[in-house]
Amino acid sequence: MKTLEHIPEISFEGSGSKTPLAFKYYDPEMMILGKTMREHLKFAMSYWHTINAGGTDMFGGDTMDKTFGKEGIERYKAKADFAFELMRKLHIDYFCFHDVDIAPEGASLGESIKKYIIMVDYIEELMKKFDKKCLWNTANMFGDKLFMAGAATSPNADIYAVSAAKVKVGLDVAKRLDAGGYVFWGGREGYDTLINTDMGLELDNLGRFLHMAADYADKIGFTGALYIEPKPKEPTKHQYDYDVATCMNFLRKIGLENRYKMNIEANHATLAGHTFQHELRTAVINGSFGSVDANQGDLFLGWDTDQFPTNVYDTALAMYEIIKAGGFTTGGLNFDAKARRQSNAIEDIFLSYIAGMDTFALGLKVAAKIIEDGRIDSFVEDRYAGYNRGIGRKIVEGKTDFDELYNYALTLKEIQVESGKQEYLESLINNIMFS
Ligand code: XUL
Ligand code: CO
Repeated sequence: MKTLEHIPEISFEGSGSKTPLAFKYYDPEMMILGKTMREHLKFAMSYWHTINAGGTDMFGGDTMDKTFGKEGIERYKAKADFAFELMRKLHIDYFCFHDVDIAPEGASLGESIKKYIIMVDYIEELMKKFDKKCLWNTANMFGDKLFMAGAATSPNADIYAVSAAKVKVGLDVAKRLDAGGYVFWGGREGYDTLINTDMGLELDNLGRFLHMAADYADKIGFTGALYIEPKPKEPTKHQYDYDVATCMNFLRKIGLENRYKMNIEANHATLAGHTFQHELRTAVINGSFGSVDANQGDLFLGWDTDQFPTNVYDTALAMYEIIKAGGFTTGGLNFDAKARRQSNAIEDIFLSYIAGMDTFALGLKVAAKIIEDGRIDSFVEDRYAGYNRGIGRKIVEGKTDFDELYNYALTLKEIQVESGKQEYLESLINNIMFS
């Protein structure tokens, strides 16, 4: 993989277009519910999958060459040039990266940081030149053997210190690049067996780590969001940040529920046995909705396949949640997704982003139509209308108790048990989607 000169700038051609390298639904300037598609969707390129992943799997090596025929820092500069040109051609405004994605590692932590900063300098220039923004950055604390038993939950205090150093540098970089946020995905923060694990100490240490990170962010004046990215398993058998509810419980225990928000990944939701919509709703009702890692899994496979989203039903319900939550502020839609091992041409990177962007554009349009149509929202409103009056109102306002409810219940003669109308509502969504 060397150049993308043969790839044209991708433009919107409309749903009738048969041009593979064109958007059919993503029209950046189209207005939907008072905002442009570009403002609603805030697409981001994931550096690790797009610029580094070579299609390797457990049974075979790379099927794509992303070395650019260069070594060392020159290779990473070529990768960065490629990344920004790709974002320009795809009209993607944001990108996300781990420290090790953008720079080669050195022989020591100090050397790695030096190389990292050289590349941050380089990328900062490209951001200005191409007018691109960093949605979030993070530190990879799962790839190196050092982190095999975790980072902030490592049984080894020296490794805990190395992890803190990496996050400190990451937050400095977030501040410098004016990133929208900084992500904590607990790569190996979990366990494979409890027989060798002091779970209580590991979690307390993780709590201390998240406190120190927040304190450091405040100290340097980083105003972006701090996000936790839930995931139930893989690489460890049990990850501590299992799902949104687990993360919120932990954050409340350590008193940081107002400081950290959620970066919700679709494939992680399904691995946890939840729908993507469930995880979004759980974050919204807990005041912790932040950002999204947009992808999809394969429900027949038990691992994180990180596929580009192509399921419109899922993106429609996701955008419905996001719009109703007031839309993104610091966050956006990061394609934590990669082209399949067999999709190994440069063109496939573009085709997969086009598929993902068009799928979210369609999802946005359907979600806006569901909201404008109003029948779903008013059905839900009516279903709970009993809480706006009489005893229901007293329950909601906290103005009743078990004695009163007992006496009230005994006066009831005929209780109306209303239908939930699931099938009607599902076909209504189909009707809205396809009309
Ligand atoms: C891993 C994953 C990560 C995070 C960033 O499953 O989703 O790529 O998004 O570390
Ligand atoms: Co992710």
